[in-house]
Amino acid sequence: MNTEHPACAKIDEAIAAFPIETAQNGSLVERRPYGNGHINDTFLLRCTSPDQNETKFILQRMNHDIFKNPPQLMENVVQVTQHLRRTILSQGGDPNRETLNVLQTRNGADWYQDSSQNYWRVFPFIERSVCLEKVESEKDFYDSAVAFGNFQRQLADFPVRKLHETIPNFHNTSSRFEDFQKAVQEGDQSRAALAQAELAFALDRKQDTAVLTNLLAEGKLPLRVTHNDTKLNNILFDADTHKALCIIDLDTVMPGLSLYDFGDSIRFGANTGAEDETDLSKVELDLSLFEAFTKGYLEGCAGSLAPKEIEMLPMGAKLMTYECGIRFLADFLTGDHYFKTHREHHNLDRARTQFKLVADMEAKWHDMTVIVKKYENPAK
Ligand code: ADP
Ligand code: GN1
Ligand code: MG
Repeated sequence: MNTEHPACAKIDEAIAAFPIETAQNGSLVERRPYGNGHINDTFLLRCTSPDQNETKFILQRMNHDIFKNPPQLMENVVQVTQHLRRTILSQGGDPNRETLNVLQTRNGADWYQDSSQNYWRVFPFIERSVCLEKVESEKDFYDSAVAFGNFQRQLADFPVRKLHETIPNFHNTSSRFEDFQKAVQEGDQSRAALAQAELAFALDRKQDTAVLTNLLAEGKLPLRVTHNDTKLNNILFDADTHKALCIIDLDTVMPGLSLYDFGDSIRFGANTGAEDETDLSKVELDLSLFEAFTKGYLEGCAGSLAPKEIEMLPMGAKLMTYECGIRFLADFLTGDHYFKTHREHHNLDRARTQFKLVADMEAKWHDMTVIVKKYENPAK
């Protein structure tokens, strides 16, 4: 399926546009697809110098079907990483490891457009780091929570209005629901027939979709600078200390709600199964992981969340999981054009896990609210 775009044929033209092969880095000895992202095409580049030093880079072709304006997207990434750089320096941290850094082209631009109109960018590879595809310990998940909370605090004084909305209505669940309904009407009927139970599940929860956006519109939840794609593989851990090191995948850093970041992390990390698990008996909300993340996120935010935001944390988890489910299902119905798929019915499998998780959250709602209450005052 749509695993790697034919546009990647221009990869060598893109590599030549950046100072990858230089006297200091030496020559390029390897370039290969890298990571498990669903959207961009990511490559690892490896150079070795005559004295056998190794320098690595991450090269990405931005998906411009999804991100309609890559130059604006890169403006966001540059502004945000420069802000983080200043903050990290003032806190005595290492800005070459604790934030992404954009490598400019040989012409001093932040991105390169190839002769087939694809957009490319490069980040120096953050060495001695690991990226986790699933939670391996409660401590890792707790650390990721502190890091995402801290990320939001570091951006608290960033002027929200300077950010472009790289995907409008990204976490507007009502608008996602409308897209989903359209996909049901216009999508493939034979695929819809395979997903009757999932369609009913999604339609049954229509009344939940506007809960957070209504609270935002009523001024009861504050708009913040948020990451909006806080799954565990969008954070790098230090290979030596195992501490959360650097938040990556900044394409969707936009104005949003803290509940989006909290919720999306729970959706991905507190699931006892994989995002695309086919054996649904393995898919549940792990309450110990929910607790570890809640504790860490509130500590990372260090008292900056309003009481209403804290109260709504379980709803953030449920709605982000539900929303991702309807996005996967809509993509399944309309032919898998958005998320990369690696097997038949992959998006349907993903939608099923999301809905199983939503159902389990509903069953464990009381436990979730008790846990949130326990940590609502981070000093406790
Ligand atoms: P996508 O938008 O497709 O999810 P990401 O930006 O998350 O792409 O990158 C995909 C993967 O590449 C990450 O999960 C991570 O493993 C790796 N990666 C990205 N940037 C870096 C970096 N600067 N240093 C090391 N690894 C990185
Ligand atoms: C996509 O890019 P990646 O793989 O980190 C998607 C997220 C979904 C996620 C589901 C820009 O994230 O919104 O939650 O897949 N990113 C975009 O795994 O749509
Ligand atoms: Mg990613």
